[in-house]
Amino acid sequence: MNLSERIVSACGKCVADCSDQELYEGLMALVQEEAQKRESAAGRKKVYYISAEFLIGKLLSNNLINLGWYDEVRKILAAAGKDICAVEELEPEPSLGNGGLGRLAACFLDSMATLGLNGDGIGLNYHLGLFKQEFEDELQKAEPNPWIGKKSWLIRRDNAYPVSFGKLTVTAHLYDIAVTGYENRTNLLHLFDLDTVDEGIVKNGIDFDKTDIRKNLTLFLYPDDSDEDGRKLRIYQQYFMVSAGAQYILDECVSRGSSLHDLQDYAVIQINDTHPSMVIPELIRLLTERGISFDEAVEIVSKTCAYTNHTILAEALEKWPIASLKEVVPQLVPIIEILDDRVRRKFQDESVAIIDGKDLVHMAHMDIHYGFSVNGVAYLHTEILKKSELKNFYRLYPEKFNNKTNGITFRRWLMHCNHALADCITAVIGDGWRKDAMELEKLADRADDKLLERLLAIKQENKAALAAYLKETQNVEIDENSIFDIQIKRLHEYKRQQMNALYVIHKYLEIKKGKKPLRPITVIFGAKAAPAYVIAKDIIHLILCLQKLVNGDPQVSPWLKVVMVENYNVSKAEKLIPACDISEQISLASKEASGTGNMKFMLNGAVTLGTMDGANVEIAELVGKENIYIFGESSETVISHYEKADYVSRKYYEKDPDIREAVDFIVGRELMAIGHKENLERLYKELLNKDWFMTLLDYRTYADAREQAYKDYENRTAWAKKMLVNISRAGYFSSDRTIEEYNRDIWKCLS
Ligand code: 26Q
Repeated sequence: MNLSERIVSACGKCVADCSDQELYEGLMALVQEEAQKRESAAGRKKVYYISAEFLIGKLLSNNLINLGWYDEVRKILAAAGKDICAVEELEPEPSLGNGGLGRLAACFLDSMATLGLNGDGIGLNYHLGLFKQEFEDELQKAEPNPWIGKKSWLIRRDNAYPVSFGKLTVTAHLYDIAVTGYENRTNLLHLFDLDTVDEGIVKNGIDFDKTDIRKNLTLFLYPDDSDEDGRKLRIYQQYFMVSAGAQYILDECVSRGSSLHDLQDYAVIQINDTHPSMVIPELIRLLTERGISFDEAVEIVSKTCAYTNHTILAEALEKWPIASLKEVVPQLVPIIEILDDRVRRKFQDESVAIIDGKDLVHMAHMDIHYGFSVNGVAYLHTEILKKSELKNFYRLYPEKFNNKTNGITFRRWLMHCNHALADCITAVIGDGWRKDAMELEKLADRADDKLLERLLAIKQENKAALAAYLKETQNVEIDENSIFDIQIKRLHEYKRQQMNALYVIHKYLEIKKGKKPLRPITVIFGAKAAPAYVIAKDIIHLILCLQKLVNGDPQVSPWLKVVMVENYNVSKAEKLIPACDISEQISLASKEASGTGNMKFMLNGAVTLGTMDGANVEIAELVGKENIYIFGESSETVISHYEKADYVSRKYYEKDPDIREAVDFIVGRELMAIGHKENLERLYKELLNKDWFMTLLDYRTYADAREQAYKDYENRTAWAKKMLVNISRAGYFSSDRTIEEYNRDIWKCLS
């Protein structure tokens, strides 16, 4: 059967007679059938990428691209009067991740399959995922986000594993999602779930009874910074994931011939941040249950597990009270105590202990002592881990530390989200870049006027498409000839959306005073705030108030618009990124481990405005200082301010009249008339009296760099050259390169 016939057979009728929903379901079934044919068990050693988050995004188009079917299916549908984009829109997006860490895991699965590596994901099947964000009264409201309909990508398997929490034992059931590689093998994402989970217990937004584990265990993905009850439920979730995952891994390795004494020849377990760290004591427990001595079990596990660190924010490093572990996972506590005791005897150094003086279990410490590899996610981040955050560990185990600069899959973040650009690149340098991203460098030699004009035209088309989408979905009108200046990422003070907002206030005031910009500017934000993160929600409030004020002011709005995109997620990113002119990557230096949005923007021809933080450092080195706007204090200076505790935000407020004017505006008459006194005042005081992430420190150089970028934008040819350099140098940030490095240095699997 040819593809056309297979579609008809999968849908049960001819394409022209199908509704979009029927086409979606038929194509899903067909993709699953084809994906299954491409499963294979090559290689003895297998990677298990274990993560509490896999932010996979919609799957239909991505799978069609990876199977090499996309263009043909689009044509078959079009011939029957159907639009593949309309079919894509029907797919609900699974929100099984918070942000960067979860999206990275999804890109890695794509690259493992694409490179032909035998590598599966292990995680949890959250029924409602991360909350859905709605705006009401200029505030964020959190709603459940169901994504599992009658037909979904989940394949239920027969595998079932008992998981014990003290007196309560539950059964973990396995669901799989096929992960297609680009013109290569299919791997699997294993998601564990509990049959007794009850979505009916959710009421009043996202409230539910946190104590009823059988009903709530896999209901929601936890946003960082939860309340106390939430934290205990997180331990339940984590243990459920690692216990079922570890049982799965051991069974599978045995079935593939392992005696378990040689587990490290069959499995390598990559621990994605500390969320799955309990897999270490759990594997030790399971191995001893299966007749292996404790000492040998420790040795086997230490050769099998590797740990990736994604943050140096102290508050995000997981430390669990031993009392909570005793309550939820009593069987692990004696094991963790022995692991701690061994470390204490060996090193006699309190700073590297697993259980500290306050009876908190430091999950990262356990990973470093009992794993064979520790990696950071960008050059600067790994250096900071070695030199400051984890320096006492680096001294003990220099050979374990390594850097793996993050990457993104070009299938989703170029071929799928920006067809026009992908086709343009192929027309100029051929198809090779689709398998070898470094070939994008060939574009640099082809910077003739025709190509530069084409790049500008594609950007213009993408901006028009985004403008139409925002009009349709949020009823905001933006000028497609304005500069699109975009900051999309989780809301966190260290990412400094508040600094961007202060600049918006400054521009608003300038325009009010009669100083118009060279060209209209559209400032776009997209961000969810953890529901318990008060100041983050205040920053959203400020941005929504600004949106109302600025867009509603007839004197200002022809020159400046503010848009806060509701419920920012992967699908929205796919529409925003191709339309971006200026990519805001403005975290306080030393705080953003890597960032991956920065790479997606660059690949799609946006120019970065950023600090020397995370992977921005590597972007700057690759594109050269002519093709990026760098500002702000260095990570060394920032770290020294923290060490000396000598940063005083008020000093900057008093010294710089622009800063004072913008900060005061937060509690001024105009915004107070729109927003809530409580939120605006709290944010004002935070900036003036604390400003832990040093917004005011970098404001001046930020505003200056942003002005310079706007000025340079007016030379369209020179700007197009910057775009081209950014695209041509993005090859390094392919997650295929990252995964090749993981495999070369850590996993050592054969493909
Ligand atoms: C911790 C404790 C309790 C509850 C929740 C959490 C929690 C949840 C999610 C802590 C951290 C996260 C997510 C972290 C994350 O997304 N980090 C990002 O990882 C990216 C991929 O490496 C980097 O590019 C980003 O710089 C980093 O912020």
